[in-house]
Amino acid sequence: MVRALYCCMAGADVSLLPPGVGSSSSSLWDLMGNAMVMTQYVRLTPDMQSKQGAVWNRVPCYLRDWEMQVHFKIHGQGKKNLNGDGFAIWYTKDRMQPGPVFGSKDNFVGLGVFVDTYPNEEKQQERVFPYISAMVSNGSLTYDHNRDGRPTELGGCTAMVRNLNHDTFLVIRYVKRRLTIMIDIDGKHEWRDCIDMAGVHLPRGYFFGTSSVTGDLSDNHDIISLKLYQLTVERSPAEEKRDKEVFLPVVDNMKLPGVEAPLEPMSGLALFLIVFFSLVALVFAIVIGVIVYNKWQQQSRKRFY
Ligand SMILES: [Ca+2]
Repeated sequence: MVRALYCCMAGADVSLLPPGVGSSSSSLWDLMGNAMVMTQYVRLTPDMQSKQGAVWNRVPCYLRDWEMQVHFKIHGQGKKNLNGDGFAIWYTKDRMQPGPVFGSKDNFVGLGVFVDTYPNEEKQQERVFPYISAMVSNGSLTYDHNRDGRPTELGGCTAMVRNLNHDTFLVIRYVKRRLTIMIDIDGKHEWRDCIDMAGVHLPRGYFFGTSSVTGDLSDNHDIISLKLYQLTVERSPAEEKRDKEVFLPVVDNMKLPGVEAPLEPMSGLALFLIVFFSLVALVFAIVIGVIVYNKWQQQSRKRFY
């Protein structure tokens, strides 16, 4: 597998610029809401109530296999669970659309990865927050904020990422229809598995972005850098066939409410057989009908004489 830096965003000198570009007029990134460019990072939200901010790439991504490395920092005054709400990383069809899912629109089309710092659902004894989860939607799914997205999540892991003195990273890797999310949050420069799922179909040409929201509770949600890598992998002919272009995000063998597996288009032979046997049955029914009608007429004539 060959990895090449494709596009990035970083605070400091190259704020919001892809590598090799030195003019702010050609920025490939847009800010939204309360997001601010600082010297070393982009602050999606400050540690204040009811803020929301986002940063989105302007260029649709046509990479087939890719990796997005997110260097982030979440910190604030809130103690224990009195902080929120976290941030999301997006690969979606729409961009720059504010809404209720970590500051971005609901019923999105694409992938959302959530770093959720506040447990909204009360009965969360078995789940320790902050919690990272992922969701793939074709637009029909709603993120259940009151249940921290549990009904629609693909998987997840606990990640103690607040108020740390060392760097914290998250990586989303998409290779051969396999979605892998790993974290490096312990200051040991080691990737730890969080989510690993095969059979994830994501169309090309969507946008990368990240968004965050605060409510009654708040945190600073800082993005230090976003680095998109192009991955080059070899595929067997069978994998080429399997990984053909898709037009709606879908996950294999995933039974989610509102997600119907797309019906296979009927083959020509099946259609021919259905029409053929329907015609045979119709002719058979007409012949039987005529015979019964003739018998009935003969019998009624007999009754007259
Ligand atoms: Ca939550």
